[in-house]
Amino acid sequence: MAAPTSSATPEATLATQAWWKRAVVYQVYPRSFSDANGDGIGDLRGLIDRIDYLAWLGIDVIWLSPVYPSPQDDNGYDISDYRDIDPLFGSLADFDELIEKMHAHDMRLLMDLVVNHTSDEHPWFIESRSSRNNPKRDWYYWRDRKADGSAPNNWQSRFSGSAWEHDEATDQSYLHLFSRKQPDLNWENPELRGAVYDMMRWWLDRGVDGFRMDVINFISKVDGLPDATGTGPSSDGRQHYIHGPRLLEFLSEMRREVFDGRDKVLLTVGETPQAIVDHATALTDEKSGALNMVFQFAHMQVDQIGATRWAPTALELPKLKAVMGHWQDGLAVAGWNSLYFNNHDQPRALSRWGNTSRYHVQSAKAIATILHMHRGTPYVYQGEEIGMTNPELKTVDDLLDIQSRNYYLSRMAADPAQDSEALMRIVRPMARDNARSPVQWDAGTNAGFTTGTPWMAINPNYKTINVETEKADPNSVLHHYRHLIALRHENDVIAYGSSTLEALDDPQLYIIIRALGDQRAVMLANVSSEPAMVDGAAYASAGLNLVSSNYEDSPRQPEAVKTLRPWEALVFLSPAR
Ligand code: TEU
Ligand code: CA
Repeated sequence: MAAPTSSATPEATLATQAWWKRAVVYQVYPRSFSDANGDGIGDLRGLIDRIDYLAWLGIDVIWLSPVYPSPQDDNGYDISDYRDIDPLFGSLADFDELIEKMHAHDMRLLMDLVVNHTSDEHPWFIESRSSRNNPKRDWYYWRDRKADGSAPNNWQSRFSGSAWEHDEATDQSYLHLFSRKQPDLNWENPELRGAVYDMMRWWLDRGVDGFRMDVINFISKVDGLPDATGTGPSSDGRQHYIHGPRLLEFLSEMRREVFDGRDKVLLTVGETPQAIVDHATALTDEKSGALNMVFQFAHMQVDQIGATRWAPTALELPKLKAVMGHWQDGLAVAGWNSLYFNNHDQPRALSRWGNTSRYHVQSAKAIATILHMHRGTPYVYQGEEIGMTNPELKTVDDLLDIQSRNYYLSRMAADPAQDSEALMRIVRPMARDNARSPVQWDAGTNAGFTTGTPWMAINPNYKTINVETEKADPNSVLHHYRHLIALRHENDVIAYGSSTLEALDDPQLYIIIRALGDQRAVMLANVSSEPAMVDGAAYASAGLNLVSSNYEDSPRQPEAVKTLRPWEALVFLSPAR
């Protein structure tokens, strides 16, 4: 990989760098994080009780997945009231207490902003569907069916089936890119946009420090909503709504209406499925862009055939390195990368790419080291820091997520005679449920998650994989994450330095060089369960010393490294500051 051009931030401007370039974000999926009232579902009080733990870990920002009132059809990503807290999770008073406690710990809160769609139980939609001439009719996409009675176009929902639901009462169909209980908002309507901005300001006035914006690159659809063309999973209509014609216009308007002139530097991160580097550069350019960073998905699809979730294949490391390097270089000068391997929509990376049977701790630490040594803002998904793994998803009864469940049921409906276990073998590895088993806090009842009956089964491995046990073990995955986070906080070269990936074609080695002025960081990692040969001397330079390893007795300098043990991941730094 060619060294990126002038990506190192001159030392003089470091102090002017936005706070979030040195930050580490922790994602909380509230229903699975910590339950304080014993109903088996995580809540805000449970999160408030764990803020001290997250501060100890070194977390700067919490991205809180939705806690708004919701029918929970998509676990809160179907919002029925944007200005309240669902009683399931607590109250606005609890929320205010959470904000106050976080700010007292110098931590910031990102709310999850879901404005590509609402719940069908949101008052806006209830009004909109009430009649064709309701003032809010145009706040959503209503269209007549085609003359032959088929849907207005051939777009498919990302949760299986048509992206249109017919409403007999007004004899029109409404668009839903996700579930039929998640009607898409029509961003062409300026009144709707104004209502969204007003709501965003309301949360900022309440003390929120920014937003994670759900599928924000879907909000501008191509005029006329034309039929999708082509074949395969990408012919579901996405060509007509990903990074659509007015996206930059809408987000620039949002920036002006909501963010400009605020008395604090906010953080905005857009979730942008199928975004390419050019999209991200346009969206996150510090002068003309509207967001600070985006979640791209390219690295989450390197082990999927045809980029479809339901066709998983073994990871080929060079493919991952090529994608990560492409994004490191693509945003080296303008824009900024988010860094993640885990979230609530992805199976646990440790189960997906690590070796949980023979090298559980080593591979968990290696995967973490690789992510945190890239240039960008790292995101830690709850439980990742202790090496949590995919739970057992035995049968369709264990598929509680709408996407997984809909897919299984739609495939079974298409071929009722098929073997259910064969179908589960397809769904199991990539089901979003894999990320949603309750966080494992201790080795006690229900892993300390709840005193009630957990909404989803606790992973049986909680006896050894839990916060309390690992906090007491300095060699645990947890302490390794805490060390990686501290390395970023303490070293400009890791926070701001240029990044260059080496040995791109090697099937075992992951090598990253970071540089900033006279500072260098070198990571040598073996992403395999076999020993790997490496010419450490090729990456040596004066003053490099070992600052992180997942094995005892690793060499202190890179030139002494000839072989890496299975999953051995080493970081050398010079001079540490
Ligand atoms: O996910 C957007 C998205 O990309 C979905 O298609 C999902 O990631 C899918 O698994 C991709 O294969 C966001 C939220 O993160 C997700 O939890 C919601 O279900 C979805 O939007 C709708 O709000
Ligand atoms: Ca609860």
